[in-house]
Amino acid sequence: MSAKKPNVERNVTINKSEFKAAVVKHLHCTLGTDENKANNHAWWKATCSAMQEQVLEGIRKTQKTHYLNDTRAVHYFSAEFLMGRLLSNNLQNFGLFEVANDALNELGVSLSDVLEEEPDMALGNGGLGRLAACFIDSLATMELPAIGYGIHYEHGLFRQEIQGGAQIERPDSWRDYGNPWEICRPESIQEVSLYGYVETKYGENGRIQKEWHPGHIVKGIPWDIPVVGYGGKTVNVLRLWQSKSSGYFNWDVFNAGGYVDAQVENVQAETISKVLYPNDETEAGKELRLIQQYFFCACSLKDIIRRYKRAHGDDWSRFIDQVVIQLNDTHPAIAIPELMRILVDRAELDWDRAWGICTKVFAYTNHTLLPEALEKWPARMLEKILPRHLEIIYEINHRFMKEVDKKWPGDNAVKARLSIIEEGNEKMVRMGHLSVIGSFAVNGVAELHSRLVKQNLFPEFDALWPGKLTNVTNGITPRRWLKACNPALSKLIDKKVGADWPLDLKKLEGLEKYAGNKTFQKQFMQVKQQNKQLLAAEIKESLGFDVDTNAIFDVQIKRLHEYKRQHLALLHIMALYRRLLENPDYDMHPRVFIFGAKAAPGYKLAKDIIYAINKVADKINNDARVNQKLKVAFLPNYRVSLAEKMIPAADVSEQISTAGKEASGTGNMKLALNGAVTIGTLDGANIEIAEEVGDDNIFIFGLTVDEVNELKASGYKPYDYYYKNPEIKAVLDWLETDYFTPGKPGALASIKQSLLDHGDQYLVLADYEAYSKAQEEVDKAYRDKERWAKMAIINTAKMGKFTSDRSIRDYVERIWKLNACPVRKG
Ligand code: CBF
Repeated sequence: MSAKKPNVERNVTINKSEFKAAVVKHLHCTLGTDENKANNHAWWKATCSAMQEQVLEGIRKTQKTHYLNDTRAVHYFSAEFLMGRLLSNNLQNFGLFEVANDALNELGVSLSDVLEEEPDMALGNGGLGRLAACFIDSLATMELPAIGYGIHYEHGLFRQEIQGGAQIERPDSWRDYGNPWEICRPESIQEVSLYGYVETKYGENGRIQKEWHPGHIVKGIPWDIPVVGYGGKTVNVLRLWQSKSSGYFNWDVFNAGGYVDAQVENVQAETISKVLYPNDETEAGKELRLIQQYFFCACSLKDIIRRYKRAHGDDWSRFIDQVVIQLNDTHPAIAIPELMRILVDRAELDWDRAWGICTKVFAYTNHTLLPEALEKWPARMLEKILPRHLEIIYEINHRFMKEVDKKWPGDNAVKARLSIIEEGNEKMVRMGHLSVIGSFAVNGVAELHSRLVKQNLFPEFDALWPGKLTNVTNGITPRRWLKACNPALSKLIDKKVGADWPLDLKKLEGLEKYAGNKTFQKQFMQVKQQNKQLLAAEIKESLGFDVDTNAIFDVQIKRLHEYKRQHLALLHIMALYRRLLENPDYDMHPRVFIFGAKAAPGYKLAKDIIYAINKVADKINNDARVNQKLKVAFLPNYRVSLAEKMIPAADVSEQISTAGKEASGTGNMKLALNGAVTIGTLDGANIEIAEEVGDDNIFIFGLTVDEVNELKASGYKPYDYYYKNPEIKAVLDWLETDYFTPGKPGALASIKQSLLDHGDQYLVLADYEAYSKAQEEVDKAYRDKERWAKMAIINTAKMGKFTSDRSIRDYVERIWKLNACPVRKG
């Protein structure tokens, strides 16, 4: 199986005048405007359309090549794809960024202004969705036959506004004025059944046959988003399904005056792809979410089978050679019984043969151990929406229980633990169990996480099927997360190690020998300084205040969740504030703490933490006694395009989750790649980052997983820390006053309550002192300019492991068994 490192020979050659002509042509012929009237939005659309000419040609060639070679392909099923903006990425990957820049320049237009016009495609919540986007970038770059499948949400993740310090959610409108990249494919529309009942029939040979009579049918309309590989050779697609009513408009009802009733079915059907669930790591528990999951899985499976049948007709024997499906978390797990239904009920294969196919097609990635995020559906709900699937799940479970009984005869306790069905007041279907049982490989996303998946989450499954549970450490695409977002650093790196590092990130190790070189240190830190100035300008524009770019830029960007512990950072900021108030000469290097985070709308405490950060920020930023040394900036509406501005400017990367809770993290990789030094716990991929950069180039603090477990087992008492550490006590008590919320005492008290009265589930207080000491070490290290520059350079140099190309190579070689299929010129 091959997943060789690709070379950077390009497939597209178009010069500046041709590009210019193409943009102007689209301004005239696609948009019906001209150079004198066009605003930046029109220039953006015209530039995208000019690019789309190259893109479409790439898609055509790629699909033809894959078809002619009858390739095995991976199908990446994910309820989330957090793509961000595409123009700059596509220009970079086609090698046309400079060409476009010069062409637009000659037209009197600034490419960077045009790029700002593009709305982010925010069809995901956080790490899981962004990982999917990085993976499809790597798959195309490595010329692997692949297709991403997901949902064409009308509204992606909400737009966050901050009003009076509090998060307000506004609808996201990524395609309100049309999206120039997506291509509708009405020729591949699919129909999906829902509700109804199952009829049992007896065939001539005594074979029992099941027929599902659905109560409702919806249409799935595919929209293809191009995924341009670096070098522009392979252009794969991300296929997103939009739901539409399958029925016609009911004229009779309409004419009889039922204006609303005539539309009801349409509205219901279209609701399916209306919104992305803004819940990152908690079960939404809503019928609609289950329907969303089934809708996109059913459409995608039909699409895969249609393509397979075009080449192989009704011969199912080659299906497992051609098709592998990666389940990105349990969200698409319903695809397992759906494939069984198609094989048994429609194709009339016998159960064993169908199951043999199924369990060689699916592989499953687990992304979290948080119990509240492990999806379970009430059996009753499945019975109503997908009655035949529930029957199939019962049958899978029945046969599986027999296997369990062979291994652990008579052990009912083990059966209860492994059963897909959780018995209790309400019977629940455990989607994680279904995914493990129905897949041939199961992986966690970082070494520690995968170990915990084996030890704590699925220990018996590991005993039953040794080798099935494995690890693939996450990665990030260096094309977006260094080359495109940090052009100044990229150019500096090109000069030292050559320009092909975006395809072979281990080449960055070549920087290590310059880590102690004063000239290179100066150049490296000058780039950082420029990036800090750009971010300072963004802060000024967004929040209205200045920040000192000589200060340490300390960045924490991720979803807001208690386990990620933004409130640990907040307590420390308050403590610094207090130290400065008590002693104006308190010796610290100036620091700007910069946050970006969205909280799930229904997650009260997470929203309280955002409010508290903003209220503390207001006070500190306006307090002349301290604001030369301390500032806090909470940038609203954290998203991919904002991350692209924040990451290159960071000096310090905050990765401070409770050990054992963050499965991997990928922001940690992006920040380190751009020369930020991590302060973090031994959690997720932080551990592997520490192994790569070495102990001298990272600030590790806090309890380990084992210590967390011991402390919890011995009866953790947060009040002990409160009474023992006067600083902790002072800042927690401060939260209860109206110091930060004049006239509203107690407005921030919920944070104190969660940490003291509600047991401090994530051990913030237990880790506080170690965190505060580690921050003092950061301060000391930063003041030693040479030491810091060396640390920053080594962080960049040692991030080779974390390219998503390496993750994909691991999947390809160990799980998917795929071959690259190069797309040639012409
Ligand atoms: O594996 C990608 C990311 O997934 C999550 O965001 C998730 O949604 N479960 C995890 O929380 C991250 O640790 C992980 O990096």
